[in-house]
Amino acid sequence: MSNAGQSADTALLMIDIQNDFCPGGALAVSDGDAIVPIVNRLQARFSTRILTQDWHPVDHSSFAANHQGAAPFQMRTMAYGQQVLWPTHCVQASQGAAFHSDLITDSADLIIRKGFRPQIDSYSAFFENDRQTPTGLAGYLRERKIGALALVGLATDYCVYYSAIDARALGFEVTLIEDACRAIDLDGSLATAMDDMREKGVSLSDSHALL
Ligand code: VGL
Ligand code: ZN
Repeated sequence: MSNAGQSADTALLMIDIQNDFCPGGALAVSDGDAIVPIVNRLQARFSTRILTQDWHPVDHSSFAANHQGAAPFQMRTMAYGQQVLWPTHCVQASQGAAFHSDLITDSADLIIRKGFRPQIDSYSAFFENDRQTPTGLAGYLRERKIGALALVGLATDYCVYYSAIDARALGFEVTLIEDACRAIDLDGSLATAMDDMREKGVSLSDSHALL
């Protein structure tokens, strides 16, 4: 756990550190930009760095604006299950979808985009929200013999959380670096996510243990 940063087969997985999840963005996570300097320092500790990028078409079904009479943060039943309706965010090629301008992105080995199919949202870096359509990340990690992940990014209780539990279910070791994440926290979603991650064997750590 505490050597997550030293092991050659551990990747740093940086989730959705994009303008729309930072203050001033369309789905701003409180204090979201505060993680950027921490994540940048952490990057030097890992030989493999992977970024994810939420990347929606403008007609995406997770946007409240695409459902008549719906407001952001309401729930909707989709073909694949319950879905939060979000403010329009991370539209492909928009400034909101760009990575935070201070985030180091040049040294990433891989950028994995998700949420690009109009009819289905994708919180996790591994599976879309039907919990079965793969993004390809598991195969990439396995081929590269990467067995462990350190997770940072936005938001702790959505995309970071689903990435963490899917990684555990797929057999990866997972360490969440708590101070390098920030949450949306809708109706207690942060506490629920933290409890579930602990139960599923996600190790909790802090950047000070790695830097
Ligand atoms: C996210 C809600 C919608 C996230 C992405 O990155 O946590 N949350 N799209
Ligand atoms: Zn999204």
